[in-house]
Amino acid sequence: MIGYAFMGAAHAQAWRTAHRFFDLSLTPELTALAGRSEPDVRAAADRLGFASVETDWRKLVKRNDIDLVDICTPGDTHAEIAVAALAAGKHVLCEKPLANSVAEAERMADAAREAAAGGVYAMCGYTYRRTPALALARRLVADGRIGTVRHVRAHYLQDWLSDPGTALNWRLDAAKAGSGALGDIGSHLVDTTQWLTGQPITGVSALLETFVKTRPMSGDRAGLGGVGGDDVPHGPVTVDDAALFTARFAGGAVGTFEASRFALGRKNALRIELNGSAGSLAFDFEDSNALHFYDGTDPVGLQGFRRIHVTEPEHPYIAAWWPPGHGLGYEHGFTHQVVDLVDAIARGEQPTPSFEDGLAVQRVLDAVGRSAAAGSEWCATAG
Ligand code: SOE
Repeated sequence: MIGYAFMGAAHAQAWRTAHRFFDLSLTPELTALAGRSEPDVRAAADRLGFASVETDWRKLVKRNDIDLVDICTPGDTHAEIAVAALAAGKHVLCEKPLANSVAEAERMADAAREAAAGGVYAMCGYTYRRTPALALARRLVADGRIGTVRHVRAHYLQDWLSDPGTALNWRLDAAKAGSGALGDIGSHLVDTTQWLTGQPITGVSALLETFVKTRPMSGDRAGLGGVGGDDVPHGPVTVDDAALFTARFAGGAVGTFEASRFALGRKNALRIELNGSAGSLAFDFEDSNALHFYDGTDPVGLQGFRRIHVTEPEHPYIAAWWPPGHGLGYEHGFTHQVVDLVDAIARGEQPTPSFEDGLAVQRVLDAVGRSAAAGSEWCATAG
């Protein structure tokens, strides 16, 4: 694994846990962790359970005791590492968004296509597909239980940047992150809704906003008002704080999207509602064990949203975990990601979401950026 911050911790938990709850035909081994600072990466390796460390990822991807490289670094390094790892014959799991540009994502998708011909596979880490409630929603849509999808309403609301005193970090630097809320959390909405509906987004009209344009260069968030008074040097925020866009889907559905890290009070509210000709589905990650289903074919007088507690063994992934009613958390999506990736590799099949799926998301993000730059003009998702 390369990188060991928030995503590194979530991925390491999954690599340690998956084969202990699911019958995997291959057993993951946490062989090496790469990071630039030797003392820091050693401490992280001890904490996360890796057997060795490297301070140069280029050495790690060449080691003959490594079969798969898990990329948990900022987006500006994804393309270089993934292309090198695939060229070295390693399977790759790459965090989202796939890259910081369409050009980089195309390069990665080309390398992944070539490697797949030789039985080496790559996956992009859109984990919300592996939330049992959303996997159940996908089944219901695919089975026609809500009929023709007409509306897609997708919001991803967080508030960890609403304090202007929160210091700059790599997610606020376009050179490192590519974009702000759009790529960080909006990308989840794009992947998850395209997957749920089975329809690609064909075009968008968008606006981007940066509410806080400069931030303290250092220090941590210290509650409301932050530490970043005027006495510390400030630097520019070069990404969006919020992204809003409307969209058309290939199958005729229309969508409204909102991604913000300034929605004060919303902590990780990924909310999706689909309205179809025969029913509706609604989900909120802040109530992630529940799926709300309105069945338009219920007898008149008995119709209404039912709250399905998605904790039954018949529900996706649940049989491996706890009895009904106990529920799962954020980390389980990452464990399910490892399960599906390892299973696909063992079967010699392409895991999803693939780098092609990651490229498709990148094309939508790019269209959003172009539209916002052109005064919200309608922009096709080129490709
Ligand atoms: C942003 O705060 C973030 O960490 C995203 O980068 C992750 O992809 C999401 O799962 C949780 O929120």
